[in-house]
Amino acid sequence: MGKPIQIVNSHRIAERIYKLSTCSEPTIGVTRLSFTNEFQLAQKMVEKWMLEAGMTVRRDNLNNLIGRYEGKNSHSPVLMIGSHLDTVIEGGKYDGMLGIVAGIEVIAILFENGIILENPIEVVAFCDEEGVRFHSTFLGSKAIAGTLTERDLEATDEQGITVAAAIKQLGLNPLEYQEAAKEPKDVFGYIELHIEQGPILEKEGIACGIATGIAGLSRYSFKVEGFAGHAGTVPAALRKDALVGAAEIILAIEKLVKNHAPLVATVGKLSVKPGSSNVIPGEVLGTIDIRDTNQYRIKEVIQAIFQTCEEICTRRGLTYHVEKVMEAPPVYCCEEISAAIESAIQENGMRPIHLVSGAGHDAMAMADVTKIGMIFVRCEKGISHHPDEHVILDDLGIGAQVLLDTVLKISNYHTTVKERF
Ligand code: HGY
Ligand code: MN
Ligand code: MN
Repeated sequence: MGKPIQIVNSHRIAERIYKLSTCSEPTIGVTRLSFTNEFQLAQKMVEKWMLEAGMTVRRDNLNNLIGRYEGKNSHSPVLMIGSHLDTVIEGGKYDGMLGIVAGIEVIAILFENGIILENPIEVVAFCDEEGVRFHSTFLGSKAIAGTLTERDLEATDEQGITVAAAIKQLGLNPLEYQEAAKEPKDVFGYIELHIEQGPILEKEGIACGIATGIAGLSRYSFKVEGFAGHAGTVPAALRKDALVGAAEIILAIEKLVKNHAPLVATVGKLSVKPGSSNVIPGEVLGTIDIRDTNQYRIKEVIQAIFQTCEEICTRRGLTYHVEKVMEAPPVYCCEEISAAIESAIQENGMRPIHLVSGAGHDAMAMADVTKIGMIFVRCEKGISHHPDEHVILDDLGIGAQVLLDTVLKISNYHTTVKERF
């Protein structure tokens, strides 16, 4: 088979990803949290590119940006593609952005070649997938999937600003969040192109892979309370040091998790109060992020973590409080969409590789309203959530080409087969 024909413009993709990366707080890497000025700057860029690609563009009341490329039958259910526009702190350029920019590239190619499909296509730039600012996650995709709740809008950031207040500051009305929701009859599939954020595709020497499913994730916040005191006068035996207690808990979690592989757990955030070098820490706040494809194993480990906290805090005269922030069960990709991705990958000269995603994605939330599929693109050394996150130019093009070919296959399948899968 000759070199597969690639009609997407990888240079345009690379240039747009670079431009989006400049919409950031002044940190190393990219820091763009939901509903911030840098987020809105990025959203304006995406809106311009959507309009140039022949789409109509709207913002829903959760600040999702949605470009629509009309089909011959505007009443047909829509095929949705896209990803998230927010990033982690000091993250990379491609996590989320690749799915949005490649999605726009797909429509631009259709538009520039005068191709109009039977069904409409919508490209979504979700407002909050990483959940960094409000320790939430999937706010935008849950709104579209119809699973967002008013309680989600009450989450606060470190300045005490709620999700609802932050959105209202943008001139939107978050309490009308139900208007963002799609009905299952409105959408016949969601396909997300995303960097793999792992080492497998690079090890296999293949640019793209097919996700079979996405691991479940549970997020908890915890507080360990002791008694603040003078660093110079309180004897060691009389201390109620919240930080030493938290440290023992964190090491115990690491040991626990080793016996429950492939489950992983991360304490990613820790704050110490009062936070002076000459005061014994009286309080520690932290987060626990747990991932596994087996939800029962997650529950088992959570119970074991509670017991560990109980034992360590009792022995040290400390108190603790652990609260569930969110949990998303593992989801599985639709076989028909995955089959279309597989054949697109083969037609682009690659061996199909199927991977489970350890990272969470908006597709997890979208699985509550429609069938999902995910295309993974190789990223260097599997690095992600880090300024060194990188995708080579060729892979940007191959990934977008596979997305385009999959969109055409799925649209055709849906149109010709006219049944819902
Ligand atoms: O945390 C995750 O897995 C995703 O990057 N939000
Ligand atoms: Mn991420
Ligand atoms: Mn992501």
